[in-house]
Amino acid sequence: MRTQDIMAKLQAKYPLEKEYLQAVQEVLESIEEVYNQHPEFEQAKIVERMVEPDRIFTFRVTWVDDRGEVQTNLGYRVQFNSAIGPYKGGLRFHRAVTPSMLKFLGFEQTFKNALTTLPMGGAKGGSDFDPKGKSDDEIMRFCQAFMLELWNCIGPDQDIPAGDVGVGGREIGYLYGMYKKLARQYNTGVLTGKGGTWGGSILRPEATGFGALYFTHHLLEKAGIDIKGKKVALSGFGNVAWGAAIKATELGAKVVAISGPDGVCHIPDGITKDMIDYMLVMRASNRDMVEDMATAYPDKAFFTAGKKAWSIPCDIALPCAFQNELSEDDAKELKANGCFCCCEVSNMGCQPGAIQYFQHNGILFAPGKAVNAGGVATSGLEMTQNAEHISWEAGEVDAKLHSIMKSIHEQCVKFGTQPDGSIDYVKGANIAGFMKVAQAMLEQGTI
Ligand code: 2IT
Repeated sequence: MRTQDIMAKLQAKYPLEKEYLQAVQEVLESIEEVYNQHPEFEQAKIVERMVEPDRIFTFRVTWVDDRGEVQTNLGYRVQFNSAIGPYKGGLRFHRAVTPSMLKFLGFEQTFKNALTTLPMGGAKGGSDFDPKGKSDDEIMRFCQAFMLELWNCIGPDQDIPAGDVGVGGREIGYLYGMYKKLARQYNTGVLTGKGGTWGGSILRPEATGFGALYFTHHLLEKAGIDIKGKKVALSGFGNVAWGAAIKATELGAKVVAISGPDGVCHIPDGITKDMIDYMLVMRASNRDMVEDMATAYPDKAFFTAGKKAWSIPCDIALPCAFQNELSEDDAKELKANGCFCCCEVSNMGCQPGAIQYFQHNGILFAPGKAVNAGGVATSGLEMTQNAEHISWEAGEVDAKLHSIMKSIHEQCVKFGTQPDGSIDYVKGANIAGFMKVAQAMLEQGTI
């Protein structure tokens, strides 16, 4: 297989699907060499099959806003790959959601889930619904209308959605309420990220951020660096950034920046526990403005409009918001300000030019599918608890999450160590995830 040939075909077929093409290109480039050592993969056309989702559901979601006006959005579920387990992946509610975005996310999810060591296939879904400025009632009505279409396509052994950007515990609650009413079954295992009193795993809200910091810790340790006292810049202030801020602080690092679509808050003395709690208030307000932190803590947080987190000097950069949020110019600014490590917590948070710049300029870099896999891994742990009708204590979940992140780091080292001894975490994560899915597809025949 030649990456160029496959990409040329996909570009001709899906010329407008930029994010999807970007995600596929990155994986194919990483795996090409290993793939070509396996003629059985080539014969079974594994790559050609793997880059296409198994199926995509598209549906209209109609709901009524607070003024009584009828609103129509589009909803999707991309069931990407079920070679190693039932479809699993989040739902994203964001005005910019397109099939291309969900295809890239579902593709990434397939390899990420393979890295977790748990039996989960890849999927993603969502809607172009924009939660910004919506009331709680509007969010509920939208979630109910969305589930009215989706419920038939999902199930605990079939496809298990969860949260993503714009979908947190509140939305999962509304979605589950409607699912239960339609299915007439208390199938808790059909969604993950549920509330703690009705089947949700303890630590699932924190898991993506906690897992990312466990991974970062192992990566730094391998490079002989102590995370204690290091300055961390985070982008975003949602669920993922919140969990990352808690664990980074707990490990002795200092979170000096958080950001939003409106700009960045510089926090020179490091974020405090109160401020971390306030991130949840900001998320629940649906205002989508990080400036609110500076308004609430005027002596501690200083807001600059229109700037990114990467403009604040730091040692470690953790993109926690959205794809392509860190450009090559941002990477250069980070380096000029002394940053030596970037662990991608958002899915495909760094543009290809930024990754290349990091890799060629001695900055440690690890990709989202490895760094952020703790979220979906803990979803997998939630599914296990649901299937057993039990719930584990925090210590048990945390220990399992930590050991999964350690194993993901080890897989990256195993498949990503280069002849000169350096570790290419992008290659490592892609090859490790790919080999597992490819082998399973091969063994299950031509389907
Ligand atoms: O990108 C992700 O891994 C998630 N949004 C979490 C998916 C999940 O099923 O928990």
